[in-house]
Amino acid sequence: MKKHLEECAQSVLDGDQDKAEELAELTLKDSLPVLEVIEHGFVSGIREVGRLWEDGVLFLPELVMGAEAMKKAMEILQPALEASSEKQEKAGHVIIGTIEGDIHDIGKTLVATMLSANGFEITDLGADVPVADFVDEAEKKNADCIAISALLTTTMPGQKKVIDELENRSIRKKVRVLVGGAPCDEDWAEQIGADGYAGDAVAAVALVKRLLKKG
Ligand code: B1M
Repeated sequence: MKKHLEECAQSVLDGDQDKAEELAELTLKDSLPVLEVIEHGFVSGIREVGRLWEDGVLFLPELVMGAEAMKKAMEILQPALEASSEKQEKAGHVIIGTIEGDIHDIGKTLVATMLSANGFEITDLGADVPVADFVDEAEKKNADCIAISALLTTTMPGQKKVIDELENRSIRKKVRVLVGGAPCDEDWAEQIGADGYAGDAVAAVALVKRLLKKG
């Protein structure tokens, strides 16, 4: 298993889409634990790519190639992840997306998959989502929760704008707001008046369950 995780990480570091695809398929064929392979294999790889890019060891095309390899593996693993989890009845409706100006969508999609796998109805708005779209969609779908991802320090303020827009439309109390993404933390969530912060997809599921607990 350790060797498999290392190979998964390495395929992302190498930006090798074919290898990432092959390893993702092997994960399913050998019935390996999908979430563990994602988190400790492929995600470790993409985080290392980010670190090396920040240190100037890798260049932007290599960052893009790493992300493409990661996405290829996720395309194969996400349906299995969703199917393997236990479904519950109508846990609540969550609107999720990455805030405007920000195209990072790998973590957001993982969070959406895990929430869906745990019985939540999901409307995934994608990445680079305008502030008003989160609120329009929450109103239209009568959603219980808005989950906003931000990976850039420059786009984080957009999360607060969504909360402000909910206030403007006098529906803040009706909708729980969850924030996440690498630069966010508990203090940020508190500072902008969000209902909570989650550091990873598993924590996001636990938090949304807690926030939407009825009664
Ligand atoms: Co970008 N990038 N990137 N990038 N990129 C970061 C975020 C960066 C930290 C890299 C670095 O410097 N080390 C840096 C941001 C610096 C900062 O703001 N302080 C950065 C930069 C600067 C940029 C560009 C500006 C580069 C440029 O063009 N000069 C550019 C921005 C474009 C834009 O958005 N406008 C850019 C572009 C890209 C790619 C397109 C190449 C690619 C994204 C591909 C894609 O997503 N489709 C990319 C990637 C891959 C990264 C890194 C390497 C990896 C992100 C990732 O997918 N991680 C990233 C470095 C890093 O994060 N260490 C980096 C794996 C993913 C599973 O984890 O997204 O953290 P993560 O999600 C986790 C948790 O955070 C949490 O759960 C997830 C699962 O555990 N979570 C939530 C996430 N959202 C959540 C929401 C929730 C709850 C939990 O509820 C709402």
